[in-house]
Amino acid sequence: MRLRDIELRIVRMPLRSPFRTSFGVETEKVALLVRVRGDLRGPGGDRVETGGWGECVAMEEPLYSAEYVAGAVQVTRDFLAPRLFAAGDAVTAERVGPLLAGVVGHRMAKAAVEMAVLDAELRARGVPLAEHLGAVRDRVPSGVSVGIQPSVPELLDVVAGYLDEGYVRIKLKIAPGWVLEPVRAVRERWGDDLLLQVDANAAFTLADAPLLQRLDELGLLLIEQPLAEDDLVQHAELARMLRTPVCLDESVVSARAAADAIRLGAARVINVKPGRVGGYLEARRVHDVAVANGVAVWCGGMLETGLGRAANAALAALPGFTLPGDVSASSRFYETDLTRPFVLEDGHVAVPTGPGLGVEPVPELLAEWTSWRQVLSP
Ligand code: OSB
Ligand code: MG
Repeated sequence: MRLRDIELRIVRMPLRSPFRTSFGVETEKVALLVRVRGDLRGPGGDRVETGGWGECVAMEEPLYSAEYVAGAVQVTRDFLAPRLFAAGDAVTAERVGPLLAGVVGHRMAKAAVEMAVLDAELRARGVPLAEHLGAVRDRVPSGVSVGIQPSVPELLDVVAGYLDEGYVRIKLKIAPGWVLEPVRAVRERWGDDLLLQVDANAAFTLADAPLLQRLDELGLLLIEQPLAEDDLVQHAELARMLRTPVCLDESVVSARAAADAIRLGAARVINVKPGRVGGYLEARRVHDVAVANGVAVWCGGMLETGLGRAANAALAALPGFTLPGDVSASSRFYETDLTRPFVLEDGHVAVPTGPGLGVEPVPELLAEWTSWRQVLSP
């Protein structure tokens, strides 16, 4: 397709409750949205107008990864958009990666642009994203990521609420000082059948191995990203000291990194986040590498609005996604979502069936929550 313009928007959405992790606390969702408009040649050779949405998962501050909202805006405006405009007619979702490869890093920003182009193309062709990616399911089992709570009793109340709603798997955020007591309390209250896992967001070092070994007796599905993003070798070392499978999140920034981690023995499971690896197409390659190596994957989340949630549900419907993901209902984070809400039905979220993402922002909400906007053109 040929891009006519790229609209950048920063939206600020109220969260239902603060979300605390080992790296910080979020009280509001701030996201960069990308809207592309352009045209492509239709089956009859005529030009067809189309448009698509992308959501950048970079957070407001560079605490989970090096990327952050203002940086994503700047790199998109100054370095990504000009490359796409310069490509003229030759822009396709498959080519966005190669066209932007000269810019080092900034995967979340690149992913948002690619997502918008992919949505635009698929809408023009009438193909749902799930079908395009190779989905084999029409709904995906839904897990929930539970933030660090002020106390263990409050944690038990929060988890009880999610289980009442029907979530099929609980992930507890852990951090130094919030490890054994909360996890043991949840395991004891709901017993061995509860699918339970933990996520440290890189808060520990190898010196904490004796503490983490004590989690082995709690029958966890996995421990996610215990060590630093660039600590692949140490993750492998830790993995040899634990019975609990080590799952990587932050460290897996590409399909190549996934292959390296698997080869090193640093990951028995991989959390696939499309933004973190540079887009849904690279996310599918991470899936393919993992499947080829017998490694389980699941789809992570970044508090996405309905746009990213729609795309994550599509990705999570691929055959290798054998563990429940952090693809929860909109109500997990939002009283009102930017799109029609994703709801939990029997512990599952439905994969959208419409062309492209299958959802779009509700115009009035988009207007209300947009705090900044700029339209880029060639
Ligand atoms: O580590 O998986 C993570 C949210 C923001 C940043 C990092 C992570 C998370 C979550 C929430 O765990 C997942 C979700 O969107 O439900
Ligand atoms: Mg994580």
